[in-house]
Amino acid sequence: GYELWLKYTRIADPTVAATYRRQLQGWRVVSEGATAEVVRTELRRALPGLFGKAIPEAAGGVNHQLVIGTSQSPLLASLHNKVAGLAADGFVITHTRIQGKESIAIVSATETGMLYGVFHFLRLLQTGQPLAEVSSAPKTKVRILNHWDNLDRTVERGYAGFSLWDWHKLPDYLDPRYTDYARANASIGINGAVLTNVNANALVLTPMYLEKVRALADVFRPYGIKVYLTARFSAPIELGNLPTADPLNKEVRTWWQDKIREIYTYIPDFGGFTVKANSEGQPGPQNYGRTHADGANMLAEALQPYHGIVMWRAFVYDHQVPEDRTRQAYNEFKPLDGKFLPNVMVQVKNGPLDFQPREPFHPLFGAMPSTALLPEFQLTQEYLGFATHLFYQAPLFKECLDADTYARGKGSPVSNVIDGTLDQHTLTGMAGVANIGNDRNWCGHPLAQANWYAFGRLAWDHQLSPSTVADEWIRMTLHQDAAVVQTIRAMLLATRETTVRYMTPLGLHHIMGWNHHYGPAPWIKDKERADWTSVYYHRADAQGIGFDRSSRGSNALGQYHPPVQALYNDLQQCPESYLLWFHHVPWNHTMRSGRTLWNELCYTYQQGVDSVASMQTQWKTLHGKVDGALHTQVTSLLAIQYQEATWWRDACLLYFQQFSKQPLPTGVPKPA
Ligand code: GCW
Repeated sequence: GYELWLKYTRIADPTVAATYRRQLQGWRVVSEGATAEVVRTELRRALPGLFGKAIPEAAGGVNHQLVIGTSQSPLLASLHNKVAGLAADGFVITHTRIQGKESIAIVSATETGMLYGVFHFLRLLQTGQPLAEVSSAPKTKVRILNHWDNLDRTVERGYAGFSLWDWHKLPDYLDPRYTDYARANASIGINGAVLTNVNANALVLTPMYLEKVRALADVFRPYGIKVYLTARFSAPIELGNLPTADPLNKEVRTWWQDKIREIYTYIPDFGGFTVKANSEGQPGPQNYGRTHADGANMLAEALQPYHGIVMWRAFVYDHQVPEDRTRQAYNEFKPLDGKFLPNVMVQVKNGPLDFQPREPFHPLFGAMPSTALLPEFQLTQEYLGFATHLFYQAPLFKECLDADTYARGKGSPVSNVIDGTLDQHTLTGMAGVANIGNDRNWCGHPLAQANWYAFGRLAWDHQLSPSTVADEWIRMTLHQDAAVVQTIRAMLLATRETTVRYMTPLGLHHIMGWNHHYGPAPWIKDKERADWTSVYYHRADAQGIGFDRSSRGSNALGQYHPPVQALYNDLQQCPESYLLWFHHVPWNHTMRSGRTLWNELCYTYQQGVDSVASMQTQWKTLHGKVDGALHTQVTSLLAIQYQEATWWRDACLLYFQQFSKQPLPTGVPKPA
């Protein structure tokens, strides 16, 4: 699993390989510089792998050659017009004649775009696609991983070992894995990494660490990847010995300006900061009676001369406020629309709660037209069975991206909010909380790499389908045989809905075990904190179950545009996948299937369990076809997933039965 989707195994079909070979008699990179060198190294690795023998580097040019460079290179200058109109780092793969020789040219206006073009070309070879003309450019600008990595190398919500960043041996020892990390990211268009946890430690801003950060930045630079850090808001107190971190205090502002100037002496292309403030105990501007905008703008102003940005998180809630937790971010941030400096992005989780198996899209998408919004997805599976359960997340990402906010009438999907087209923003992006650690296979579950891959691909192009992305990943990573690909793809695509069914069906949410968020615990009641209580979210009682967020309840729905409200507000109309998210529903309510809610709940849990059993059967058919060790690993993990799906079903149904006081319907077994 170490090589990820960059295995470059030999193209299995000899006819396909021969067709490619005819078009690839030689190759040359006609640009110079660190990125051009990276391209050469990648091709020297990839082409012999794919074809079983090297393809000559033909510096002088040959007929049927591959020519790679930027449009500044005189040889490719005639292609300048083809790339000139593309978004930054876009590229073109085109058939042309160069110095009279039949050629395929990969060209971009930038070095990084050239590298992306090469990875795209390699993907075509790896997935057996024709070498047709391609013109591709990213739909968002900041395509960034957030590592919740601590300086002691533990990873918050990390299930794939310890942090990749070996702070102890940095800066002098450069683990080759840093390069492989950069290759993998560049191959899917990821161009930023926030190295540290949003629950931040100010120490990373001290020279001792900045040296180490610089070393990583130097490794990543040729791959087009910028480093970012998390800024602990109280750093002026902790590091600067100031009595306050008030963002309007002059000394505090000066302290940050000096600190930022210092950072840029180490890392001239430093990307900027991600900030979690006034959330879950983190310090922030509200400690001083200031707003999130005051806090973000102070940092943004200091970063602005260096073109750095601030990604200010909107994941805020206060357990002492009786308000529905899902309403709190909107309450805080909506009034600040238009108050942030242009180099601030407000980073909003995909849903209003916290990375649940299913949530409606966050109401801030569509509510802050004057603010650049950066969606945050979580690749690490905090609430999704960690790295133990198989859960391919592209369908979850897509559901959010495709959701219509109606902000400018019908046809205003989240994807167009975040790619800037809806409200004419140029600072755009997509953030993913990384699922990467130092496990040999990077992501813990051998198939969880698909989520890293899918995130990058969708950040580049949110129009790609989860199925296409899965297909690519499987072909590059696991197998080229169409039938095998089809089986694994079907498995991956079903996992999202399956998990929803055995964990949180029909709109249930946050009924996971306290704090660790693994396994069922709908009974959890924390006396201190309403919002850390499962009971708070499901609200089961003698009448029914579900959180009434309609206009009759907390009116969280009121934060959406009217057509969205209309879709969900009426219990009879509300799509059943969100029913218990938005409504408290009587146990005997008749569902679309004709069953009562209670029976439907029971059947849905059972369906979830049955679907895991089907995945096991599907996977069994691949015995002897996919790599043996991989097969054994996934078999064991699926067995755990099955066992735990039954645990979820039994625990939740037994618990909820105390309220419904109804028997389990036929077909749903009594817990052993
Ligand atoms: O999902 C929750 C996690 C916290 C995390 C927080 C956040 C980094 O339980 O561990 O803290 O969200 O996103 O800030």
